[in-house]
Amino acid sequence: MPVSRRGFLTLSGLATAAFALPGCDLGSMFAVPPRDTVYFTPNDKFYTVNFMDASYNFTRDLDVEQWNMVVKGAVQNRLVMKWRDLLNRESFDQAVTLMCIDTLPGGTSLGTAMWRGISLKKLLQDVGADEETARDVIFRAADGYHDSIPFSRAMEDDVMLAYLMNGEKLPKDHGFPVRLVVPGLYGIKNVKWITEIEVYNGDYQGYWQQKGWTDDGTIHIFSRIDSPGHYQALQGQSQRLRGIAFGGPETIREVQLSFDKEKTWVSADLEAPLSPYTWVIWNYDWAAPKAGKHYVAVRAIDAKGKVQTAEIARPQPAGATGLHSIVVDVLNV
Ligand SMILES: Nc1nc2c(c(=O)[nH]1)N[C@H]1C(S)=C(S)[C@@H](COP(=O)(O)O)O[C@H]1N2
Ligand SMILES: [Mo]
Repeated sequence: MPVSRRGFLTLSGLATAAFALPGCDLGSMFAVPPRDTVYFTPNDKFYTVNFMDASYNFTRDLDVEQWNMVVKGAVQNRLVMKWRDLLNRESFDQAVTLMCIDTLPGGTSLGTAMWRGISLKKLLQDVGADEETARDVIFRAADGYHDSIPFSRAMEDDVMLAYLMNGEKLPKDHGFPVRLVVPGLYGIKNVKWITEIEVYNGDYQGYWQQKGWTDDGTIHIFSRIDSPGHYQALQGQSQRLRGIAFGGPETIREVQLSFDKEKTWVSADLEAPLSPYTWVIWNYDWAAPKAGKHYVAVRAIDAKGKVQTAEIARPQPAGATGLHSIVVDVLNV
């Protein structure tokens, strides 16, 4: 989009104001508005990552009657499934939070949905997967993407081939007609537009692993302050802070806040999560001690007692770490 004269003037006007106003600091230029804290992310607000050139085709029209999915490799009975075969199998529902490995502290590339699908374990049992020799299960997709999960993980009850998302047919962007949902593992392992499942006797290196990214993909502990927003001005002393925390493969036991640059921590209240596989919502009623700018940080502790690390790691190769913090400006205390 070309920068209009008007747009340019507005931008430079803002910058001048930030420097010229007494007491105005630059942080306010990076203000982030408060976010909604929800149990379920509506499908049209759910983040999406489609990075293959060909992904684009599959976010558009796909004739489901033409689609099929092959289950092959170290199995007794190779199987070709059509859309109807999928729908005819026993299904189950499960609330799961999906999170991209590119999510930074405080980031937004995660969402929670109620998924309906079939059990991968039962499918692998029905085709007679060779439990003695199988090491990985490979998923190949219509856009050329491919990744694997360990066979032992594939045989757990929570791994599903999903075709409904929040009660709707899986939206095209999210992998219609069928995608993998594997709780606790980053988005990269949740292959969309599946056309082929292969039981494999070796250690498979998928699309991102060939580029140096993790083959494990276990989600790191994450927490976020949704409200107030960063650099939001708050009226009065009593304030409600609210946000989410997500433990990946573990549930969250505790969420803590710090108001003194991470020296001491206080516990927030947790709402009950929708399932062991989703984020939890936390709330904290704060009595601001004085007017002015306050720094607030959040961290979470999982069911095993593991404390979210403050150490900053970039997303590559195994997912980011670090804490989310905000600055709030309290008026009228
Ligand atoms: N076939 C295919 N599967 C894929 C991808 C893709 O580009 N193609 N992106 C992956 C990544 S990086 C993420 S984070 C999730 C995103 O799923 P969503 O778009 O439904 O949120 O899908 C994963 N599965
Ligand atoms: Mo991702």
